Amino acid sequence: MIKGFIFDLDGVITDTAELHYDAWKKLSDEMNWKFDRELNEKLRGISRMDSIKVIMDHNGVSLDEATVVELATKKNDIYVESLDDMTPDDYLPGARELLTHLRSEGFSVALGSASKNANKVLKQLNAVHFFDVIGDGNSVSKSKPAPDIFLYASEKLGLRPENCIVFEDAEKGIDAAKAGKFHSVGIGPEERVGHADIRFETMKQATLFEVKSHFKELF
Ligand code: G16
Ligand code: MG
Repeated sequence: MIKGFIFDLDGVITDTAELHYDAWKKLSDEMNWKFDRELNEKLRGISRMDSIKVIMDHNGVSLDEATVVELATKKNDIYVESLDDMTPDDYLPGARELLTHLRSEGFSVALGSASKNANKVLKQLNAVHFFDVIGDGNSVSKSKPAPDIFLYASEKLGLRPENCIVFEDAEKGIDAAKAGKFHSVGIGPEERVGHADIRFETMKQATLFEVKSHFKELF
């Protein structure tokens, strides 16, 4: 029986990828590092510190840990400032409708995001009230593809993984859901989330009706 839903934030509820891109690009330009959209794609769903390491590896750069933390903080300051412009108009199409529907049908709902800024993003969207539990980058230490953030969310909801569906847009996010034995819905292209139990190209197609008809025996 499905009793709960766990949502990734970036790429599922709202698209902050562009804001992350701008902030990493600004830092990279200052550092004379190469950074483009293809590399930005590799950062989808992974933590801030893992992200800067991917960028440094790509540029063949190695720095001491304190400097890496300082640079990641610099990027974060740029990113957080850009969140001030986010409004309730910035849900991905279909996301608010699905959250509203799930609440009205009495499902438990949690957030399972890698971001340490998830609370700020939810506040800007006016989305805090949709969630019984908020699991974010501060809740666990091992990030996706480890299942920890989703296990944290389901445990706080008082549910077992087999009673929850995880929504994710990142390859490593689906890996994490599967590692935790959750049911999974992938949002995005086949090459990224084709390994999810079911996949929709966008959140707009991911209505409760569609989800129920795919997981028929579980409702
Ligand atoms: C999001 C983004 C990632 C980002 C991560 C950490 O994860 O997809 O690109 O690196 O958060 O963000 P922050 O620097 O704000 O802590 P998710 O899990 O919400 O997709
Ligand atoms: Mg995501």
